[in-house]
This record gives sequence, structure tokens and C-alpha cells, in this order.
Amino acid sequence: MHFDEKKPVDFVLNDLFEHYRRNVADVDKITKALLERQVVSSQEEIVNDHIAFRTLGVPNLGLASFEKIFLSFGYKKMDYFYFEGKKLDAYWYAPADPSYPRIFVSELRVKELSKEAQEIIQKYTQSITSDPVDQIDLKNGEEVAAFLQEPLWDLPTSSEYETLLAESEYAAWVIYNRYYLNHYTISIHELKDGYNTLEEFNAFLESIGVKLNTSGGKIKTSEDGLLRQSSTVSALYDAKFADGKTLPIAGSYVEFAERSVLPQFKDLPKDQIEPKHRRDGFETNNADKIFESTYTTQIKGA
Ligand code: OOG
Ligand code: NI
Repeated sequence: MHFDEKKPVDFVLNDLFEHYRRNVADVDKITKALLERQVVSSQEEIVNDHIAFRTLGVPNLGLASFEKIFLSFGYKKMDYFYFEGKKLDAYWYAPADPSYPRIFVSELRVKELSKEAQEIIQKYTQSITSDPVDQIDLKNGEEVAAFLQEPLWDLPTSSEYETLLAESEYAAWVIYNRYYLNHYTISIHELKDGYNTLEEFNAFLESIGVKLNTSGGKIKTSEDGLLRQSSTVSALYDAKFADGKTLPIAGSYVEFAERSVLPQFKDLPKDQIEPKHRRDGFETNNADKIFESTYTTQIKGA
């Protein structure tokens, strides 16, 4: 993706992507292979379907705080999703201009965790007594981009991290990684023949040594069959904790989405198909499995 950086949203999306690309080796690995095979002629040509963020449901943080950023950029709040087993709520946000990525934001139901886990999260977040997003100028792209990289709370100790991890992989991910971009998503249907179905694209990924999330199968399919998604498994990186210990923990991953043309537009000639003719939105059962791209079960699994 590439934007001209004139509007705050452009600066923010570019900055998020730059940090993400530098930290997640699979991003450049995939881009490089697509360039070598002449599937695309530049990184900018890859269409970004959506990006995702994770938040903690505590006062002054969470969805209600985070969404202010993208609502101010003209995004519209769309459907609600609930993930019972993972204790998460989520929404997706549609861009004002369809050439921009959708945004998927989830939030942990902290109140439903054990007392011990809640106390760890409170220890680090209770000093946040007003919404930090209210302190930034949302019209200033540089300021918003810096905010999204800024640690809002102190690092936990390694044992606190492990306690959280044992109960909620999501909680452990957010306490360390905070608002880092969780993934970007390549729109597979926009690629050329040979690469524009998930079966073909996954085969290409595996041929270059990219490991895929297998939870619920490599391809996750919506009930209507029109939204199919796959994702990589996060790499581990060495993370330093407040007690000086270093642990290998999950970072971010890459996702791939294939959105089919809606039944009412199935007879449109190929060259007239626009994003609005394709399946929009997200799917709870797909998302539930994609969350596990940062989970130990997927990372340690064969
Ligand atoms: C988000 C998982 C869900 C999708 O496209 O359904 C998702 C996450 O891992 O935070 O990205
Ligand atoms: Ni996603």
C-alpha cells in the first residue's frame, strides 16, 4: 500500500506499515517473492484489504478510545462480533474511500478474566485516568502515528506475562505489543491468474517457506462461501521484561483474503468488477481462527 501522506490518515497508515514491515520478516519475504515472479511490479501495487488492532477493555482504553482515531479519519463503524471462548468483542470500520484498508479492532473483556489476571492488567493500566486519545491532535498525522508507537503503560515482569499467557494469549499479546499493527492483509482476488485463489496463493506461500495457520484448516471460509481467509503464524521475537528476563514471544502476522463477487453481480465482465461488487465485511468463525495466528498452539504446532 502507498498513500501520498497529505492527509493524516495517509501518514498514519504509512508509518504503521513501515514499523510492521521492519518487525515481521514474512512481509518483505512475500513482497520480494511476488516481485521476483512478476506478480506485482511494486509493493504499492499490493492491495491491502484490512489492518487489525487489539485493545484491553479497561476504563479509558479499549475500543471506545481507539476507535476515535479512525472515526476522525472518516471511517464508519460497521458490524459487531463476539468471541465467547476468547472473551473478545470486535467491530470493523469501513473507509470513506474504498481504496483504503478496512480496520478490524478487537477488545478483551477484562472483567471476565480471573482475579489474578485482572490484577496484573489493572496494575499496568490503572494510572491511565483519562482517555489518552483525547490528549492528541487527531488532525496531526505525525502526532497520531507517534501515539500508536508510544507505550501507554510499563512493561510487565516475565512472570506476570506468563500468568497472563496461561489464561489468555490475547491478554499477553496486548500487554507487551500494545497498539502495534497486528496484521495487514493482501487482497488475493486482485492478483493475476495463478495467484488469485487462496489455494494457489497458499501453495506459493508454502513454496517460499512461509508457515500457515492451520486452526480450522488453512483456508477459513464464511458461511456464504464468499469470504475466504488464510494467515501466517507469527514469528517469535526476543522480548525483554521489567525483571530483566528475556522471553521469546509472538509478534504480528500476515493475512490473505479472497473476496468473491456477490451473486447479483456474477455476470459482470471481469474488467468491470470493482471492490463494491465483492463480499464485504468479516466473519466470526473465520476471525476466531485467525486470532490464533499469534497463539502458542499455532506457533509451537507442527
Ligand atoms: C484479528 C483476527 C481476526 C479477521 O480478518 O477476521 C481477523 C486479530 O488477530 O487481532 O483479522
Ligand atoms: Ni484480519
